[in-house]
Amino acid sequence: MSKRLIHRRAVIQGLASSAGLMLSGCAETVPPTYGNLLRMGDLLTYKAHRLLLPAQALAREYERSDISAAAAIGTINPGNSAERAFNTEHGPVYERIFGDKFANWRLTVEGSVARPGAFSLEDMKRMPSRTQITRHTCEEGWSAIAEWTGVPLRTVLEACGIKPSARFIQFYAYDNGVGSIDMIDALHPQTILAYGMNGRDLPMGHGAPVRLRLETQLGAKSRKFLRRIVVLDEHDADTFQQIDRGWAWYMGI
Ligand SMILES: Nc1nc2c(c(=O)[nH]1)N[C@H]1C(S)=C(S)[C@@H](COP(=O)(O)O)O[C@H]1N2
Ligand SMILES: [Mo]
Repeated sequence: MSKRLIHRRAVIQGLASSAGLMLSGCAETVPPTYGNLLRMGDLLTYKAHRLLLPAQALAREYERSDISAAAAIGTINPGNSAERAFNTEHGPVYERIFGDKFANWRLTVEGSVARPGAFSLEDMKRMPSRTQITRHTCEEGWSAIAEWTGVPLRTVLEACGIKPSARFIQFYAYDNGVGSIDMIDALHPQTILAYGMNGRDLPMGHGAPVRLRLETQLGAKSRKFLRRIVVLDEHDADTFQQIDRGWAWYMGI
């Protein structure tokens, strides 16, 4: 991997002492937790990263020999009604599309785009791909290194003609719970819609047929089992519902 790349950890480590400066800066994109005193940490981390990190700074990439065993965590089968986040509407749909090897799966892209789209797995595999070996860090305190292959989210968004007013990308899966990210992370070169893991099709437990890989934030933000992407100008009710459950919105690393 090129030595010229800027690494995120190196930049972040130099920042800690200047956190006070960030209070006065006013980023125009704010987390949905903005104004919530109990979630000031979310806002401070977000502002520190956004003001001081080069937007495209890369997460470290590893060698094939570094790949480790990775447990499938959280939902591992959205079609199973015993799953904690089972969705009564979309769970049964997942079971059907898994049954026909995802031939009828489509990822829809809608919202603030000029050309809303519906992409099949074949469509996505025909687009330019990126492969990266990265470390997944779960907020619960474990990490694992794997190789991920997919299409840059940026490529898909550009194919749909993203509108200038767009500020957030929100992801919906076949289980419950949405995830949204800002445009800086959405356009980051390592942010991919992954359909491959360690040289094979993405296994069910890890989010088949397609999951988000967001290397700039903790593992929980890399939503698995994607079905729908909505481009937003503002946070919406689904965004706020996600943080009502006590999660931080920004989990930057
Ligand atoms: N749709 C969906 N995406 C999800 C989850 C989930 O339960 N459902 N769990 C998250 C969490 S907390 C982690 S750590 C990773 C786990 O990814 P893995 O199963 O590939 O290890 O997926 C994230 N994405
Ligand atoms: Mo996690």
